[in-house]
Amino acid sequence: MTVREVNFDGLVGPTHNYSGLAHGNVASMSHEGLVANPREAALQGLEKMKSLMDAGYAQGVLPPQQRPDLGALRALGFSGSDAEVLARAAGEAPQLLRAVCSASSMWTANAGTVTPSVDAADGRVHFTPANLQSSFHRYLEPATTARVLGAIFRDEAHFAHHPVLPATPAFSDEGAANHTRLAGEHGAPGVHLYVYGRQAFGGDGVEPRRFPARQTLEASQAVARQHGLAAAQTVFAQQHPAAIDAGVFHNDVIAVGNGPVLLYHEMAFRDEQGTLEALREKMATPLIPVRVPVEAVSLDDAVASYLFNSQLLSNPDGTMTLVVPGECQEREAVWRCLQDHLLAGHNPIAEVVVKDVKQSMRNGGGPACLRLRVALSAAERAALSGRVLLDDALYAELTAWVERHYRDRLAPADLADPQLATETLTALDELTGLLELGSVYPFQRC
Ligand code: SUG
Repeated sequence: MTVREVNFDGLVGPTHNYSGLAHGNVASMSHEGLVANPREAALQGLEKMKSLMDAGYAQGVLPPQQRPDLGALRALGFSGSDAEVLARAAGEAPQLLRAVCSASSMWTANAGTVTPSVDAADGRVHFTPANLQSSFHRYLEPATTARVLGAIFRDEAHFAHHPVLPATPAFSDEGAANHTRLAGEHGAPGVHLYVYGRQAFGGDGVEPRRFPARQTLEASQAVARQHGLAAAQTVFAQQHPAAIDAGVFHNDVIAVGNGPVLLYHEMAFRDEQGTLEALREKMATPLIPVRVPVEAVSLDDAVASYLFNSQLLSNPDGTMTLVVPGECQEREAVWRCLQDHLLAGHNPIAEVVVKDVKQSMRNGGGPACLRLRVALSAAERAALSGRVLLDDALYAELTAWVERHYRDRLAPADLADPQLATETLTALDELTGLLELGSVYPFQRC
């Protein structure tokens, strides 16, 4: 197994809170105002990483971003000392203060899109940070994301970085959450399934009506073009508008693929058969579709449980493990589907592992949202910069770091506290030392 999938999980930042910022994301909308526990959130994430590492999967970590983003507030006209900027924003525009405090970079499935070297004409791993332009709080991420990815995947002989797409609605890009690579195994050539919610130019106007479609066809096509993928390597499929309107704001809330397996809900794609046929036609190996019908799991149950936001992981014996959020146990139909349909079915899924990531889930981020998959050869893994591959020592240090710096209670009203900003900068400065990343944050660069 020289090519391995490395899951780079986002470390939850110290300002994790419930501000209800994500329109169309049912969990975020319904948990607005709740008191968050950033320490528990970060520890839940670390525990997931550690248990997957202990089970033999390759695990990486990506740092959180600098929040509150005081630079963004200054760009919007707030001036004075840091404390004055925070106080003015809290008084005059609390919604902006909440946005610049979001810890949303934890969901690294939205950090960018990655193409492994085996599929790229130049034999390098390709990265495009997602512009995340569909919401203000996430639009703030790509500049630092690009620096972090650039710092870790620094070696130009192995890694190629592309510019963020134009941050305008026509090129709305949410990264790997809408991208699935299907292949016989991680080291074999793959077919890239890009799922979009709407077409910016032309199209037939069949789009969601209630909630926004976050990914455009044009954005997905541009990423594929940047990465040098040929038509024979790509499939572009429209998400079912009814799914988006039910709260499926990314494809990874309704489908997950790994190797030749595509686990998906009947309502994932506008043209289910056409999507499967296109994949079959282009894949070098037989596609294994695992379809969950509406009768087994309703759209509402899929959204509430995040069944499809599970991590589907390959095991050396050819079986796969599905890492599901704890919420799947709370929905009877979902739990039954896991036992009777998925585990007992004729497919490689042989094990279900339940993980508690409730703090993240309340903002609409399940196990799969928390990780960016990067398939890397042994030489590429050896070429990584920084100390970002998890081992026991790093896990222990990160856990201690969280326990030293994170609060266990954060309400939206606490975001104006200048002390929170100071605590966060101290923590992040220490973290970049721990991860050996150099100066990736704005406060370290001025
Ligand atoms: O973009 N939530 C994120 C959740 C992203 C989940 N990622 C994937 N499905 N891959 C979003 O909607 C909520 C933040 C808040 O409400 O404060 C938020 O941004």
